[in-house]
Parts: sequence; C-alpha cells; structure tokens
Amino acid sequence: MAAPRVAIVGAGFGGLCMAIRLRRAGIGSFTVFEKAGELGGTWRDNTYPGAGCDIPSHLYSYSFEKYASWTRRYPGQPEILAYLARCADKYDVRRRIRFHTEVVGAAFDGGRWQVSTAGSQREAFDVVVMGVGQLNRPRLPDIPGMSDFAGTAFHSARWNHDHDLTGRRVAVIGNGSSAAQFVPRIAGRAGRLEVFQRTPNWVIPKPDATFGPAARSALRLVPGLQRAYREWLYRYAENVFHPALARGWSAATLERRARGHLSAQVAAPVLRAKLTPDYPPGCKRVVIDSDFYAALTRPNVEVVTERIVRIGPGGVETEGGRHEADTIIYATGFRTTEFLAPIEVAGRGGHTLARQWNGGAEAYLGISMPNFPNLFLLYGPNTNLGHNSIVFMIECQVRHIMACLPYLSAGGPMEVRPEAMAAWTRQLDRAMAGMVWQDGCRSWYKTADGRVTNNWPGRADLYRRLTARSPRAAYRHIREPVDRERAVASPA
Ligand code: N01
Repeated sequence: MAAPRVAIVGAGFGGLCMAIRLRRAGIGSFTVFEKAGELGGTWRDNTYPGAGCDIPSHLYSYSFEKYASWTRRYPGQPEILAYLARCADKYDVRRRIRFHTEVVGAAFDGGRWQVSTAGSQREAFDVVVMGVGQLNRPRLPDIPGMSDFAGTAFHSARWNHDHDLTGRRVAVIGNGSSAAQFVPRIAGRAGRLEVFQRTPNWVIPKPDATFGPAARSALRLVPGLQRAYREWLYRYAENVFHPALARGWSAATLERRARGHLSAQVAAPVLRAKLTPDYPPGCKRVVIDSDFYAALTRPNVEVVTERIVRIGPGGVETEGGRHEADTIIYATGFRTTEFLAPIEVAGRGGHTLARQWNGGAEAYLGISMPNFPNLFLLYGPNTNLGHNSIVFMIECQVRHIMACLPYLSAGGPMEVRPEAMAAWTRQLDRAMAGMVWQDGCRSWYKTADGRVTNNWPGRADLYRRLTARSPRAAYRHIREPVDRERAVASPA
C-alpha cells in the first residue's frame, strides 16, 4: 500500500498532534475533520472568565514544540489556544483541516473505513484516528423545569459573553474545576451569587506566577534550562502527585495541604463544614485554585447545599426554599463516559462500538479495540490523568499509532488481538484496585455503575513504556475469511 489515507477527527491537542506527526513523517495523505470553525478543541470551547489549565505551561505543551515564552506558570485559555494555532501554522497542517465538517459515522467496509459527515457525504480512508477528547460534550443536568426558566441560562463551556452579569442574581450549579475558576472572576460583578453544591471538592492552592522578561529569556537562551524545568515538573507529578492518588506516601500530605488551605481561607465554621468533603482527596478531581474559597466568603456569595428539586421561571427551588435568579450558569461538567458519541462506529462483521461498549468503554492502551481494524483513539478510555499532563499521554498514543502504520501498510488492516485486549483489561483492573477513585465518591471518571472508564491508574512513565512496545505481538492482520465472518449480534 502507498501511504495510507488517514482521517483524523477533531482538531484539538490530540488531532493536531497526530496531523503534525504525520506531516513530519512525510505522510501528507490525511484530512482533519473539525465540526467547529476553529481549531483548539476544549481550549476553543471553554472561554469562561478565568479559564485556564492547572498543569504547568511548560509541561502542558508538545515535547517537539517547547515554548519558552509562556507568560505564566499555569497557562490561561487564550495563551493555550494561541499556542495550538501557532503549532498548526508552523507545521503547516491548518490547510488539511476541514472546518465546519462534523463526522457522524464511520463504517468498516471492504477493508476500508467509510467516513460519513453531516450532510450525508461519505469518503473512504484506510485509517481513522479519533481525537474527540473526553471533555467535549457539555452535560446539562436533568432538573425538572429547566426549560421554564425565564432568565438567561448557559453552560460554562458555552459561555454567553453577550450577557452582562453586572448586578445580576446569578445561580451557579456545580462546583468543579470550571466553577472554581470562573466564580472568583464574576463574584465581584454579580449582585448576588449562589453556588449550588451537591458534593464538596478538595481544593489546593495553585502556585501561579508570571514569567517576566528575564525568566523567559533565560528559558529561551540558556541551553538545556527549559528541558530541565519540564523534566522537573514531570518528575514532580510522577513522584509526588501519583502516589497521592495510589494511596501512597503523599496521600496524607495532600490531605493536610487541602485541609490547611480550607482553614486558612474559610474562618466561618458553618461554611467550612459545608466545604469539607467526606471522601479522600483525589477520589474526585482535586480542584487546584487559590481564589475559589476566598470568593465563597464574600458577603454577596452563598454556598447552597440543599438538594435542588426544580427550576422555575424565577430561579432555583431547593428542599429549603426558593432562590430567585435571573441568570443560571450550569457548571455541570461533560458527558465524559460516552466516548466518541454521538458518532456511530461500525466495525467488521456487524460489530458496533455502541454494542461493544455497552458495559463501559474500553480499549487496548486506550487506543484500539478488537473488531475495529485500523481505528485508533487519542485520549481514549482509561488514559485521563489526575496527576500529570494529558499532552504527554497523547504523544505516547500518537507514537504508538505511527508505529502501527508501516505494519498495516505492509500487511493490510489490523486489529488488536482479543487475548491482548483481555490481558490489558486484567492488568488495568488490578492496577485500578489500588487507586483512590474507588473510594466512595461520584465522579466524572466513572460510569453510573461505578466502573472507572476514564482514568489511567499507573504512572505516566509506565504508559510510555507500554505504548512504546512494538505493536507486532498485540495486533493481527484481518484476512478475508475473518473479515467476512458475521458476528452473532446480540441486541444492543
Ligand atoms: O465539571 P465537573 P467541570 N445537580 O464534572 C455538579 C477539566 N477542567 O467542568 O460533584 C447539582 O468536575 C457536580 O456535582 P457532583 C478537569 O479535568 C480542567 O468543573 O457530581 N449539581 C459537580 O460539582 C475537570 O475535572 C481545568 O455532586 C450537579 C459539577 O456539577 C473537568 O474538566 C479547568 C448536577 C461538575 O463538575 C470537568 O470540570 C476546568 C446536578 N444535577 C476544567 N450535575 C484545568 O485547569 C452535576 N452537578 C485543566
């Protein structure tokens, strides 16, 4: 086969990384499908006030495109988006992005993938790489009466910048990382702000700082300095944060830090009690923010913990009474466990991903699935991290896919062997048992029945080693007889 034709779905960190790697390998036969009119994925969509990343800038960037000129230790959304746009231009992949083109389906047919886009266009590719991410579809809650609300309502990932919050009575539903970032930015403007909290989060301060001209020059000019700084950030995350999530030596340190931060910032015992979680830190995503607690102590801000029963035209009704509001901001997160949805994916032999993932999404290395030859995922199941940079994980995945390309070019479509998949699942289950995510909390890492489908339990180092192995042993080529075999399709 000549260079395979590759369809990449999504132009966020993952899709762009794949496109750049292909381009650098001299493979130009790829198309990036992007449903929106601009690149950037989650960093294009999340424009709420204060949006930013709580992984340090020099680590939250591609290893092949280090950037010395970050202005802050922790990057803000505009700077990350600008970084991605610069990467796309520098590596000349922007012209391969088909904007405003939503992929709605992919079907493996006759040894190739037929990729369907909205508007019923179909196009054949040898390989499909899904780079749609885990945090791409906002989740609105299912609260009775939401459509009756007479004021302005929007989700944090679809911020309504035309709506001036000055003097408003604002209800914020949810208190995760997104709310923690924007509540301090809007609390001073809103007339009254109520944060509806279902479960308190552990919060630790974010040691943010600006990089002045001298620091930026040093990082740019001193040989090896930026690399060493990045390496230090990475090692710190591996050696200090990971053990905290694996119930290791730093778990107690993390809890002390979070409790100390709460005590230092919130003096009132009633509010402090409301904000104190009853599960171990890390079970849900730890919020890393220095301003959230302080905002919650403002006289015009209240934390409401009574259960929401309905939303009416005039605001939010809880078990304790009515809370008048003219603006509701849903900071209720994303549909994280529905990987790839709503794209309909049909593999060989009548297998559909919807059916195969009935009990929760799973993929070998988070990248590939039996019955779906030449289909690869970026930031797929069990590859999210609570302790280190997702960009690192994405680069590991892209490297693995690049290693698969010569193999499938030479021998035809290939898929992961069922026995490799089963061994992976066993290994994952064993590692998962030691992690704090199991410890009695609800989180976006889990399906409704409690299976952790989003997170990688090991260190990032281990993931790098596993994905760096030659794919030969774990994959097999799909020959005609196998290709024609029909699955005994059980009802979905
Ligand atoms: O979403 P979340 P997020 N009634 O799922 C509540 C990344 N991120 O957008 O905890 C009432 O964390 C829900 O309550 P509960 C980061 O990985 C990163 O804040 O389920 N409340 C919770 O409080 C982060 O973890 C950065 O009880 C309801 C909230 O809504 C991820 O994105 C910055 C409810 C949802 O919190 C998601 O964060 C921002 C209901 N019916 C985000 N339904 C960085 O800095 C839900 N909730 C990298």
